[in-house]
Amino acid sequence: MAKTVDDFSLQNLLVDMDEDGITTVTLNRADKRNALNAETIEELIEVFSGLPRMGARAVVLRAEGTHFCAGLDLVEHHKEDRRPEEFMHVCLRWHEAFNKMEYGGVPVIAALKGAVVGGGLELASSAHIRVADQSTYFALPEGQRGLFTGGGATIRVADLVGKARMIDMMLTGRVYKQDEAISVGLAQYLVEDSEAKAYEIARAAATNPPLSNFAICSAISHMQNMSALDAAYAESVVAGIVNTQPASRGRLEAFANKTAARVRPE
Ligand code: 1HE
Repeated sequence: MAKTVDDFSLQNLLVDMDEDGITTVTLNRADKRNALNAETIEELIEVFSGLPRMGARAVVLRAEGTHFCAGLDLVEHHKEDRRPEEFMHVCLRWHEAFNKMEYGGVPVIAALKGAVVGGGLELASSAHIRVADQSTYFALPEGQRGLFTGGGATIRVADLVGKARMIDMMLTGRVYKQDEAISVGLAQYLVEDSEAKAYEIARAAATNPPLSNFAICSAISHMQNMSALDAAYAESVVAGIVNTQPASRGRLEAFANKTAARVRPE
């Protein structure tokens, strides 16, 4: 098992971690518009399984080329001529990869551009924060391709935009971009330079204690899957641990002695 990012064996991704634990994961298949073939999914599993134990404090997920991700590798899918049970197993590996991202406890910030479509939107929706630029556009062209989502869109994209919008996107191929994409919840930021903003967010998040970020980037997702009663119980358990951590003591003391920054609107 890889111990540092240099130990990963990767063909389709690049991974780099700086001395502060700010980690860059790059989709590196630009000639295929970063389409997700089976090998890339295995690499995402390897990377996002390993990073939380390698000292990653925050991850920027970015892409080479002008498009973030064109979704399922349609050419591979066509050539493989998969049977239903084979494609079901393909989907299970996608879920493994995207669950590692969403539940791994390390903030993942997606720096988007160009096409974020089909499985590319499923990938982006597994990040904790999505940053779009003016070129970014979102779509679920599965219906037009005679396909259906298989990488978690029915859960994560429906969570972001709601059931009715997702059904419309899939039935009609509707494309969202710019302000409209923000207003429906597909991304939280619209900026000129999505990578610069993603790194700014990653560095800010990395100043929080890792245990707080672990809770923020795993507990909220787990609690969404629970009944309200169980979620309230789980929340109290998580808060019991996080809110008494040694790393919070100095911060609380700074507030009490009036040296900590106040929360201001500007
Ligand atoms: C691909 C893929 C791909 C590009 N699989 N190879 N996703 C889609 O329906 C989106 C399909 N892709 C596109 O609509 C366009 O390629 C883009 C809008 C993303 C980019 O357009 P463009 O003009 O820059 O590139 P291109 O000429 O279309 O493609 C360049 C190369 O990338 C070309 O390969 P080449 O060897 O001929 O140079 C394309 O074949 C390749 N390429 N997209 C494979 N998706 C778990 S279920 C999830 C279900 C889905 O994700 S369905 C949605 C699939």
